[in-house]
Amino acid sequence: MKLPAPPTEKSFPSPLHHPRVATVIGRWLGIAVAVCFLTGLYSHFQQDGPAWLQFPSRPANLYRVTQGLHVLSGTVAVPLLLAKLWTVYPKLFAKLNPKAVGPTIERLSILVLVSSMALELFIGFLNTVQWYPWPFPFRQTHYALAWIIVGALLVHVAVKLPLIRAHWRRTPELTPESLPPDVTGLTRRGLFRTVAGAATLVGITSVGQSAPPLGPVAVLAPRKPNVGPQGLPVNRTAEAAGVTGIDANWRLTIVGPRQLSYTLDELRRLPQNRSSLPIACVEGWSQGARWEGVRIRDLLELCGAPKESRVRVVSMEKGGFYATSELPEEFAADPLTLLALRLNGSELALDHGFPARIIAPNRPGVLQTKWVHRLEVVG
Ligand SMILES: Nc1nc2c(c(=O)[nH]1)N[C@H]1C(S)=C(S)[C@@H](COP(=O)(O)O)O[C@H]1N2
Ligand SMILES: [Mo]
Repeated sequence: MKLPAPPTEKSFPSPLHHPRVATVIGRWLGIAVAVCFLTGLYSHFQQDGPAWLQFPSRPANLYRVTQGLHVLSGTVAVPLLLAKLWTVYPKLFAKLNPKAVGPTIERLSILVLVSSMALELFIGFLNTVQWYPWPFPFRQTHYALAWIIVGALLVHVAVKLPLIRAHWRRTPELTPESLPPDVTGLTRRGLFRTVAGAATLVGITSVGQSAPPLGPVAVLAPRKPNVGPQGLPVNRTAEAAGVTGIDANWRLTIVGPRQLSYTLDELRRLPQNRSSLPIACVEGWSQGARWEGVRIRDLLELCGAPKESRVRVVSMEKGGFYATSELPEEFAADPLTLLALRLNGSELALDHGFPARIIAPNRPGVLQTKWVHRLEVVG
């Protein structure tokens, strides 16, 4: 029996497998990737940057916007990537002469690009739904893949530059009447509208996790920004963190030039201040809230430390990535930064960090440490 011949590039006659289509969708995808990469770098360095790289504590909502954009651009990139792959996949069936070194390297670079992008978007998506089924650390892997993608993308664009330039502007397309009789379907414009529509739909139905007005239509968002105790989602419950509450012996300890120790009632009697600040989770949801508590800079003053001090924050949670965090000088000195005791008009719920938590402007949610029982002045 004779096997059917393997497909070749010519086996896919749709005129939409065309460099003009690849250029247009590639541009959209390129914008999404650039936004995602830059906002991702910002988030990464806020959590894990070199010591000389200091971020400002204002604008207070900046991280909320950048991380919202990060997850939004990554999500929108999924339909764009699928459309781009569909446009160009017949190229995979083009004959490749293994002796032709240039084209072989190019084909390999595309393999790296596509697989790293698919993996990046997939693990990023799983992260937004808080599922970590892999044995490797998420953030480091996500970060390394991002650089691989950017490198492979630059190679790809450089190789394709002549083609991209030739199709940057609109080129004539086959009209439906001039197509071969067995080929029917969308026009280019129809395809662009479909892809743009799909990307917009995906965006609108997920961005509500960080833009509360769109919360009601956020069917793709794993989180609703206003669902949770005290009108705020909980990322990690007290139970999951192994925190059970406090007894009469509980004290907040402050270690600085002077060592201080406060009961909860004593903390409540210190001057209380209010801040309206969001929790902006790295996973993409965010929500503004009203906090009340003691300014960190007031506590620094009480223990005799300079206003511009770095502060290590220690949670009652034992172990885990989020049990401690550090407030750089500018964040500790910012009058909005609180050791919060109250949220949206009532005492902190245990799941939100009772009896005391950190809330600071322009910071990833992971650094807004809950269940604080110790502050150490470290420099
Ligand atoms: N000790 C401790 N603090 C923590 C966490 C944690 O797991 N343990 N989770 C952080 C994360 S990832 C976020 S987004 C915020 C969420 O705060 P919320 O649960 O009060 O909304 O708390 C942060 N503080
Ligand atoms: Mo988070």
